[in-house]
Amino acid sequence: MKLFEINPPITEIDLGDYSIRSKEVVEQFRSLKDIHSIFKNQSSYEKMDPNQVAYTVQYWLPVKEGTEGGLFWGTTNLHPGKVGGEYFMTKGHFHSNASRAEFYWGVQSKGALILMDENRNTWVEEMYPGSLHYIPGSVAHRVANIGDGILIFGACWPSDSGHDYASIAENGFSARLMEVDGKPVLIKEDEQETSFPSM
Ligand code: M6P
Ligand code: ZN
Repeated sequence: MKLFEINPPITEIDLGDYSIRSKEVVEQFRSLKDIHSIFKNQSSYEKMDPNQVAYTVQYWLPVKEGTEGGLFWGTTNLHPGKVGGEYFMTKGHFHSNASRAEFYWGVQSKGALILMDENRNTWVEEMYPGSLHYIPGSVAHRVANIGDGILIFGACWPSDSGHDYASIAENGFSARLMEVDGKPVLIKEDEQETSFPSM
C-alpha cells in the first residue's frame, strides 16, 4: 500500500565546495573592474588586469526578492589577491530593510568578516572552515580573503532584506584590512579621507 511519495529535493549543495544545484540558481560574476573603487590604492589597481575575477556568487532564490518571511541562500567564491596591500574583498552592504539579519559561515580557506554598525564602529571576525557568524540588522558586512586559496563562504538571509550598496559606495567602511608585515591589520580610515569614489 502506497501511503505517501518521497520526492527528491529541488536543490542540492555539494558539501565539498558548497556549489548549489537548483533550477532557481542565479550566478553573479564580479571582476576587479566592477569593484575597483572599493580599494584605497587606485594607482595599484591601474597596474592590474581589470578583467581578473574577484568573486562569484551563486544565489538560490526560492521566492521572489522582497517576499516577507522567505529566505535566500548564497555561496560566494572570493579569489585571493591584493590591491596595494588591501585584500580582495566583497563590495559589502547594509540591508535596505535595515532590521534584517544574516548568517555567514566559512567553508574553505581563511577570511575576515568586516562588520560596521550605523555609528561606523568597525570590527572583524575570523572566518575559516566551520566558522559561523551572526550578522545583526543595521550592521554592514563585507568579507576579505586573507588566505592563499579561493575563500568559500555560505550565507543565508531574509528574502526582504535587499542590498543597500549606496551608503558603502559613498562613505566606505571606517577601517580597511591591509596586509602589514605579512599579517592582516585593520587600519582606521583617516577622518579627512573618508570620501570614496562612487561605484
Ligand atoms: C553573500 C550574501 C549576498 C551577497 C554576497 C556578496 O553571499 O550576503 O547577499 O550579495 O555575499 O556580497 P556583496 O553583495 O556585498 O558583494
Ligand atoms: Zn547581507
